[in-house]
Amino acid sequence: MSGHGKSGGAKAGAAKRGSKMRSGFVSVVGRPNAGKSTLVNALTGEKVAIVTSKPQTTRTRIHGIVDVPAKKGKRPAAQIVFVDTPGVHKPGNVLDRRMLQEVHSALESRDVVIWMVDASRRIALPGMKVHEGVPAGEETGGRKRADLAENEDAFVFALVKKLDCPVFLVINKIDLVEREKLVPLVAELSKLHHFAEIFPISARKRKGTEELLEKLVEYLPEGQRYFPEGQFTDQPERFLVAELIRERILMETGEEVPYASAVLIEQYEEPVSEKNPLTRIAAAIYCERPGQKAILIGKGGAKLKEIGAGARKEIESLLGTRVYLELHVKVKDRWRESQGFVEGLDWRRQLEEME
Ligand SMILES: Nc1nc2c(ncn2[C@@H]2O[C@H](COP(=O)(O)OP(=O)(O)OP(=O)(O)O)[C@@H](O)[C@H]2O)c(=O)[nH]1
Ligand SMILES: [Mg+2]
Repeated sequence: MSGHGKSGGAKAGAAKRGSKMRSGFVSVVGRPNAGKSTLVNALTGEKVAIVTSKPQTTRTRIHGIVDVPAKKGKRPAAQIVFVDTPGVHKPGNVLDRRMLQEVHSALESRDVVIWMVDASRRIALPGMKVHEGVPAGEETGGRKRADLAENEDAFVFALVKKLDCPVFLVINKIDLVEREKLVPLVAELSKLHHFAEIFPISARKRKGTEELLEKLVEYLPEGQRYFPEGQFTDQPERFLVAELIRERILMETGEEVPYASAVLIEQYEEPVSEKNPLTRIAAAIYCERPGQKAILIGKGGAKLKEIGAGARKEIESLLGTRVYLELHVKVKDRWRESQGFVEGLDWRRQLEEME
């Protein structure tokens, strides 16, 4: 089933021949693991945000910038700045509260908001018939932590309901759900709120994503680019690198380790020779307990090697140079409860301090 918009939105069809360039911010919010980062990457055509099957992968708001060319007679050129956000969950520590703060920030400065729900999961909101989703499995992204977090959708919806901007309801992972279940889900969700548009999509299979992009342009105000053409994120490379290392940790470890891990770049030397460029990077992986450190290092250092090798490949493809990557693991007791440490992880803040 391809994505389609509900017709009749306030500004639908407003784009006219010869109209001026449009630009704006589109924030993407939803429960953890819904596929927000997958969508932002798909629309940007670049890996701006890391994606894993584990919930709470994204920790900060991340911009994915898309330049949409004009279509003669159909629509003007546009620049859309997508703002990927951490999955909304009940905060249990300082890190969680910081993540929720990032969501609030993303909801403050935006032109359109996308509320993403995961059609493969159980959705039960007041005023709608329960949607059962599909059984947990590898395809649905593990789901170990999860079903206790059922009211996360309700929590996000409460935020979304209060907004005064157009809200697109995006129902993701339709590749996992039979059509007979999808049709009533769309109907039930559409009763909840006056959504500007409703799009069933598959971010992973890129089904419906182009249509979504086209429709978003119609809702953007006239305006010039916020970022130079060709720039696809606001996050400097060294922070993308830290994220790629963290992605590897999330993929290679289980239980509490992914959640208790943070990565800080300690040394970042750009290539000196143009002929055979090499970037030298040293990074510290922080965890909270000696037992987690032992897991991260592994027997004879095997796990850390695996994390390093996997991350290095990704970093080389991002930077287009060879990479020398040195990783070490540090224990910082209960860092997720430390205001100072959590704030120090914020790349925007790190950047300010470097300048
Ligand atoms: N089958 C299927 N899986 C998807 C789709 N979109 C995303 N996924 C998978 O869902 C998992 C979570 O995707 P993410 O993009 O990291 O989700 P997120 O909403 O950014 O998660 P957080 O950052 O934790 O809030 C990954 O395993 C994705 O590959 C989809 O359309 N279909
Ligand atoms: Mg994410």
